[in-house]
Amino acid sequence: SSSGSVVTLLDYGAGNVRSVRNAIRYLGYEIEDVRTPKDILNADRLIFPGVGAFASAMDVLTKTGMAEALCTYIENDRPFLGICLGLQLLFDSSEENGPVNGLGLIPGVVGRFNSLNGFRVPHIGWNALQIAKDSEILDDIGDRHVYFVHSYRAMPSNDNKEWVSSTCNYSDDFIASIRRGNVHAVQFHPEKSGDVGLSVLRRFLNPKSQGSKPTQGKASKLAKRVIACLDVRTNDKGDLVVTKGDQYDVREQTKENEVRNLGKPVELAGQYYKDGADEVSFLNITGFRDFPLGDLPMLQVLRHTSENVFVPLTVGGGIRDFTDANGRYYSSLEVASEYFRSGADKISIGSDAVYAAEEYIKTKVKTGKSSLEQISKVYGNQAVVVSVDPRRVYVQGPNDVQFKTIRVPKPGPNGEEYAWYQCTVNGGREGRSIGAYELAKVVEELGAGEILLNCIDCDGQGKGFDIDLIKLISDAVSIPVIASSGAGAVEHFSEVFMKTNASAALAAGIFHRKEVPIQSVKAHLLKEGIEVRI
Ligand code: 1PR
Repeated sequence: SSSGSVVTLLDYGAGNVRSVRNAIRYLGYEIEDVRTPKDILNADRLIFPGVGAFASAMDVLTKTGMAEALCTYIENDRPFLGICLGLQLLFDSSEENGPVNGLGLIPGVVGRFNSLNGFRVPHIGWNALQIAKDSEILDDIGDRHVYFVHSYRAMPSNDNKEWVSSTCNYSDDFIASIRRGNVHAVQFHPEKSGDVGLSVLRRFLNPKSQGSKPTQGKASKLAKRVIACLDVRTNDKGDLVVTKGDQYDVREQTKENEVRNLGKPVELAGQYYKDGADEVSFLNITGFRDFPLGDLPMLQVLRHTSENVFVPLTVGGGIRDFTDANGRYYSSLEVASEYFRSGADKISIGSDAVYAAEEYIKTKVKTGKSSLEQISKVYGNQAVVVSVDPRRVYVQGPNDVQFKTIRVPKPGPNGEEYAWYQCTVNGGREGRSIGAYELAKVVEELGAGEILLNCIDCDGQGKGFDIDLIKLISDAVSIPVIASSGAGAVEHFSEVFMKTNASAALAAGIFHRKEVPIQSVKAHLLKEGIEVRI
């Protein structure tokens, strides 16, 4: 192979770099993996997508001799692109489970975001940059948003200002990218930042081919996200289809009672990416009864989708410990790892998170054994979404139940003025003795990085999100909340962002039935003065 089209990738095996690989291949380059420190020194250009925790990454780099090779490579001004943790590791040290020493090439300490003043941690989503100095690889960005997902960040100072090429504002101004000579690193994820992210990679890979046009960043806030959700299951013929429920009932009201079929998962996901979806979620809705690793088509869907979709992908359904028909035991972590390996950026846990929360409330002991705790420990909180499927239960007064109630705007069927939101498992089939409010607080403590908040009553109704529920939950936690269920018109999106602290809004039916395109939702939000990624 001609060295012109080869990229050396430093993947120390701590997590998911599949999306980086996909993006590099999509741009027409071949990947050579680093096996020994020598491979680093011999690279023509090196990409270092840091994943996992700071301390364990440093540990591996030091033990393998890669740390020293990396320092030499960078000190020699060889073409380098660090991504996310690949930026942070260049600094002196990090507070993540630390202090822990880094490579020490750039002065500064990597610290955790303050979750003060309503800034949710992790910083997840699309944000804009303020360009501090010319940095060729950022030249196409301008005021467009790029995708971040992290809880720690490096701060600009007098000592490191010669390195800082852009900052981003979230609670404070932190370092979004560095550049010195041929050495670049970005805190955001170019491989997940759509077109504009691909252009960052393209410019790094082939710097000479593109003209340079100075770019103007602008001060901005974290954009509200619009997420397209694909509920996926096998229909009675055995094909994997995108389906959509009516209060979770996905079967047609016909004699045949067939599973509603709204299209093919890979195609629809690709379409939503082109239409400007900020994320795509797949929910394997029968995962609670079918073992997902037996469900190879779903893994195929992920693999194919991630080859062409360069925004974050979440997948959920069936993440739990499992023993198959042959008596082979799989831990939930293995199930999740398979999803990550197949192209997921985040996984979402439904039923199993409810059991974990119940257990924790009962015993007040964190065992570290739940799927939620294990997966967030290995892959980071930001990679774990908890999907909640609550159903409204009316009561006469707040003292009628031990769960948090709200005063309902419209009384219940027997004139009840209050309601609580009962968590369910197994796709809404079984109600549990825990409320959405109690669950949300507990899963945050157990390591969830985000909450996907559905509502069975509103699902598929097109009458708008359950504002009371979303307000209740988004005010109760400091992790991002994704509002879901009930979107029927563009106004429902502005309503949920104006009246609640939701960070994202998710819809399914209106996109699948092509009633409201994603572009119209974005245009409407923009008109209403709500920041979105265009
Ligand atoms: O319990 O970990 O195996 O996960 C199962 C996952 O599958 C959960 O995330 C659960 O929400 C989901 N699920 C299970 N059954 C159904 C069903 O519909 N029968 N889908 C289901 C949940 C709800 C939303 C939907 C929104 C927006 N789907 O994801 O997309 O309500 O819809 P709309 O915009 O059309 O109103 P586990």
